[in-house]
Amino acid sequence: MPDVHISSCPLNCWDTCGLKVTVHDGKVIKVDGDERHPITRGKICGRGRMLEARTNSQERLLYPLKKVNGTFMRISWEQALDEIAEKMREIKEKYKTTAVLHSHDYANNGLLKNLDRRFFNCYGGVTELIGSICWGAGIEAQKWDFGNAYSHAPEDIYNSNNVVIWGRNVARTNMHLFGHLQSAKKQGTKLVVIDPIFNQTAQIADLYVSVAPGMDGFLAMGIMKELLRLGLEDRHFIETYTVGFEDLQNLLNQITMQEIEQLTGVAQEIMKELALIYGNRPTMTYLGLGMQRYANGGNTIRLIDAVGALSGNIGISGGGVNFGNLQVGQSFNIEALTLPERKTASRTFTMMKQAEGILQATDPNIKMVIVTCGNPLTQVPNTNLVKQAFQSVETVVVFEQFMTDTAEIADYVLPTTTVFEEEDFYYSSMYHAYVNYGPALVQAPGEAKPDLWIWTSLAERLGFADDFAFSREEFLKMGLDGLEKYGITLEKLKQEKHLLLPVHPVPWNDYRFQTPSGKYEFTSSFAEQKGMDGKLKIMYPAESKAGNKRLAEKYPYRLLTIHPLRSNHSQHYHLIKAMQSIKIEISQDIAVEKELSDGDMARLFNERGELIGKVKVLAKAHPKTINVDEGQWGKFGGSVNVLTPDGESDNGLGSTLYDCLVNIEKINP
Ligand SMILES: Nc1nc2c(c(=O)[nH]1)N[C@H]1C(S)=C(S)[C@@H](COP(=O)(O)OP(=O)(O)OC[C@H]3O[C@@H](n4cnc5c(=O)[nH]c(N)nc54)[C@H](O)[C@@H]3O)O[C@H]1N2
Ligand SMILES: Nc1nc2c(c(=O)[nH]1)N[C@H]1C(S)=C(S)[C@@H](COP(=O)(O)OP(=O)(O)OC[C@H]3O[C@@H](n4cnc5c(=O)[nH]c(N)nc54)[C@H](O)[C@@H]3O)O[C@H]1N2
Ligand code: SF4
Ligand SMILES: [Mo]
Repeated sequence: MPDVHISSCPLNCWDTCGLKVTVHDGKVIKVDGDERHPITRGKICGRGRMLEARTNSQERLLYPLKKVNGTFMRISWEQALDEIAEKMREIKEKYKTTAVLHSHDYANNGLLKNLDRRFFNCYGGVTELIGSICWGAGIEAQKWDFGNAYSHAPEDIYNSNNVVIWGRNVARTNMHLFGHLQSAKKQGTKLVVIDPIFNQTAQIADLYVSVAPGMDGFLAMGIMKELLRLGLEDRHFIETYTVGFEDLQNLLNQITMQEIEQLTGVAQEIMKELALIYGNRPTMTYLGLGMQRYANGGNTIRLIDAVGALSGNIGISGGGVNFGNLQVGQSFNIEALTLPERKTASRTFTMMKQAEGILQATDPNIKMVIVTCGNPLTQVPNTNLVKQAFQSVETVVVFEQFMTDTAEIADYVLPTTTVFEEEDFYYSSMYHAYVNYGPALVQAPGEAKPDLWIWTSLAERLGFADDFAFSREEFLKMGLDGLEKYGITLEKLKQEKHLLLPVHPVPWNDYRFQTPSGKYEFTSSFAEQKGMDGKLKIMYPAESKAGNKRLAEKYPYRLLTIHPLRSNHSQHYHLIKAMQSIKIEISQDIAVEKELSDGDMARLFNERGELIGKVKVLAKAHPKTINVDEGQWGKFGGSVNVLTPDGESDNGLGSTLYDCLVNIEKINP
């Protein structure tokens, strides 16, 4: 008889669903949504269902591999661990521990995935990656404005008069918010979508606003000018709880509505309509991550935060500017797990510039890269440089479930378990505040091992076995330390399967902001402390007509590379035949200009690289806009990141992935 167990989706996603996993004869045979989970309510997406295929796939990595003369050979765990530990010991003795780079991303939301940092800290401290390709610019921006990046509880949407979805592809990336949008609309809530692409979320909107990519900051300025002109600002909030309002006024006086209309492609009447919507409190804003992946991304998010603040939509139920929800992750005792005090050496590269970091590092050079929970050869911008950098390193070690593009170039590939083969609990600092328990349900195939087992085995060989002499259960309890007073314990989590963390459902409702002034900061003193200009500014994307005229003449089209519907980044392409080719989506004006139609083959190119794919003309998209979904594998046509720039956002911690100009030409058959 099959058994049904409750577990969690580990994928890096807004929703962190509760799962119902059917196991028969020691095999996972089906993955469904947990009806009892308050967010999931029985509904999951295809990416979650396909965790069954990811687990049972014949392509799983089963044994440790070592590259010998360009070919992978199966070796024993003993040999793999001994050789890697020996190299690490040698690096520590001859150079510095920072000659090791830890490259990682967010591929798995398990708490125990944080133990990689414990390992590297106990080793002595390695070169670490800071910032985030994903959301770094926006997180930093909200820290400057509010002191932290917090979101309202999902159900607070029912207290809103209006909901503005600003650059979030909800129907595709955040399916349970989409459900709430549909229900809120039925209750009479007005829904606005602001996005250069008329997506599925836009289809249910009362008002769709098509904005030029990277120009949302100007749109926010237009809305604020109109709010002030119409006298719809919240004077009490501004005077009592903010600093820097004069600086904002000065900025708004530097630009006219006509100029804003030209830059954004948004008509002045629409900006007035948006001002009226923000003035009709409470209005809730959900920011997406797309529009902060630009050279002006931090400034853009700060200007939209400012719309929320100026209109008095901060700290009130039904309001808020929701980006991430860091209070979720901040609930756990991450320090106890990661032991930051054990680190004696440190060096940092930004996530975006890891390739340049590797190629330029001196004292010490990078001798070894260890990759966990990441696939940098498809996911990090400027793939050609990333490949060159990783290939230049003596020893690359990749912990993986599949032979990805990154694993292909490794010297050692260590096979790891999937979610249903190891115990952990899962949470995401993006949307809701439930933590879900995930038990070990089946045996791993071949010799695949949990990441934690690998860290423990290496720690034993490197002389810090004691730091890893804990069971998974003990580590899980360590992470929950401090939550007992809220009734959150491992026992209870195992019993209930999900628990709500003690977070604020309406952030900032006490008006005590975590900024240096304790107020909402239109001009950021935190930025000034970092030696940066804290004022809001007029800023353009780096790769745009306004930002670089010469480049825009040569490469006239803006390339977006949004998240795929059926894959979480690169994690599902190899399991879905229909995804194994490149689709180039273009706006209609480009189709006319370049005489392209559906099904034509075309070449996208710029100075960083090129990509060939099949054209699809978008029914409705901002002029001069192209999209290629991210995550594609080398063997199915290649990552779109061969084209994207590896720049850092204005505030230093985010990427400029979508700040990318390209040209396109038809390839004649
Ligand atoms: N199906 C699926 N879901 C996912 C993921 C996945 O890979 N696949 N990944 C998860 C992860 S890690 C993340 S970070 C989230 C991301 O979630 P989202 O932010 O929803 O997704 P993105 O694809 O990053 O960006 C999406 C939107 O930004 C718009 N956009 C791009 N540039 C601009 C701009 O300049 N202005 C405006 N207004 N909009 C712009 C795009 O047209 C697109 O609709 O999704 C999560 N959910
Ligand atoms: N052009 C472009 N590039 C992008 C984006 C974009 O919008 N456009 N989005 C960016 C964003 S938002 C993000 S978050 C990043 C995501 O970048 P990544 O996190 O690197 O991408 P994934 O494909 O989710 O996962 C990477 C690998 O982790 C492996 N993995 C999964 N679970 C585990 C585990 O438990 N242990 C180990 N060791 N490995 C595991 C998977 O098999 C997979 O190959 O990509 C970024 N890159
Ligand atoms: S990928 Fe996201 S929406 Fe899909 S099952 Fe997992 S958590 Fe839920
Ligand atoms: Mo992300």
